[in-house]
Amino acid sequence: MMRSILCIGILCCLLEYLLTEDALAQTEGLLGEYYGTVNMTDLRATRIDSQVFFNWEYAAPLPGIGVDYFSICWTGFVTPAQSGTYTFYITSDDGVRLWLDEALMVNQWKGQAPTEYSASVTLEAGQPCPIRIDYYENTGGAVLKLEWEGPGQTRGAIASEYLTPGAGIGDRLLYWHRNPANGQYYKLIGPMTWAAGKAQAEAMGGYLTTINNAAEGQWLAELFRPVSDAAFIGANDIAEEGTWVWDQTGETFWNGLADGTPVPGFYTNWNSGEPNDSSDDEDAAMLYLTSGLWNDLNVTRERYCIVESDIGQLNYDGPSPARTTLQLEDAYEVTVTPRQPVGVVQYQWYKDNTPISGGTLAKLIVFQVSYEDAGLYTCQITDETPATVRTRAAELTVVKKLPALSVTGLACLATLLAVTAAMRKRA
Ligand SMILES: [Ca+2]
Ligand SMILES: [Ca+2]
Ligand SMILES: [Ca+2]
Ligand SMILES: [Ca+2]
Repeated sequence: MMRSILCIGILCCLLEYLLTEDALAQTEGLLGEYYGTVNMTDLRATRIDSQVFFNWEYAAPLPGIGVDYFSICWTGFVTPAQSGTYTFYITSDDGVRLWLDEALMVNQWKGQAPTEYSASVTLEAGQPCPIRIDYYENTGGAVLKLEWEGPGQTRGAIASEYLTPGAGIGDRLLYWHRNPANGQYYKLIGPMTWAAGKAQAEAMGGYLTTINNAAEGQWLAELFRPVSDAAFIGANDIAEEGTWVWDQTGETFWNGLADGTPVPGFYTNWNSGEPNDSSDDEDAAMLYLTSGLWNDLNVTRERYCIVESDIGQLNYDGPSPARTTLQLEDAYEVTVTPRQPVGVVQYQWYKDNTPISGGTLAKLIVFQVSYEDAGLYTCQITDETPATVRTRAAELTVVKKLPALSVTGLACLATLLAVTAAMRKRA
């Protein structure tokens, strides 16, 4: 009898503990999205971090992520108890971007030893302010510490009671998205300058988007709104001031400033007072993802860029593993996984851009590697839609075979190690 009461008591405590922990974990902190690459692709895990105050040193941030070459995006809200000016400090090794109230306050996306940056904003008591942190670790030590200081708040990590998790950026920055209404494919890249966005879009087989009608603009705004407040599009007057063209076709769609005129047959959606060529140097348009309206901006500013593709694009994971070192004559296996392909999928593996005869399955196997097998492996994936993609490269390194130790040799080595340890202990 006593024992069963005790058991029920323990169970109740455990249940209460689990419920409390669960409830806390859900409502306080920032949503962390953990990626297996430095550029926020290959989402491996999401969790709520009660604080963003980490010194991982040389360790992995969580199981399933390497000690190097990872990235994390935290989204959510910070709600202060008192109104006033708050300073946010962020110390990072390596790269970091910090947004407060949708404005990019720190943009230091580069390799670096732990470096402190700060930004000040005015916050209102009880009003949630959107916060987002992008972080990546290249190699070596890894640190990301977020602190604040303000009215009634001495400098320190932000306590979880002031943090609420956000929706995250999910797959919006990772994948091509097909618009079912027009059959076009879109991907968000950046943040980067307009020219860098154009170059990357073309390298991907697309172009900076042409917004042909209100439906397309609205669909894009809704899709990418969780990632940023604005993104560059293909509209620009770089070649001739006041002559606005779409980069994809070179066709003029607008002449002049805000009081200018549209070219008949073309859709426009300028914000009021735009384009204004502010400071005489705004020559590329961005789409406000919050409203769907357009504004001209200096081309050297860094923004996300929307790539549009007429060619079908496939999303995939891998190739996995991304890097492999093998001894001569070991077996090499590398796999790619398409995401939600349509119908039958075809694969063609390449080594250093040369097709591999018989390499036509999702998994490529080389049974006994030679030095000639070292190199870069990519795969062309095609499904039954017009979509096709050449994957990122997996790298194989082949090293000399180490002589195998015999059983007797291993036994001798074990004895030697035991004797050395015993001697060390005695000394
Ligand atoms: Ca580092
Ligand atoms: Ca379009
Ligand atoms: Ca201009
Ligand atoms: Ca403007």
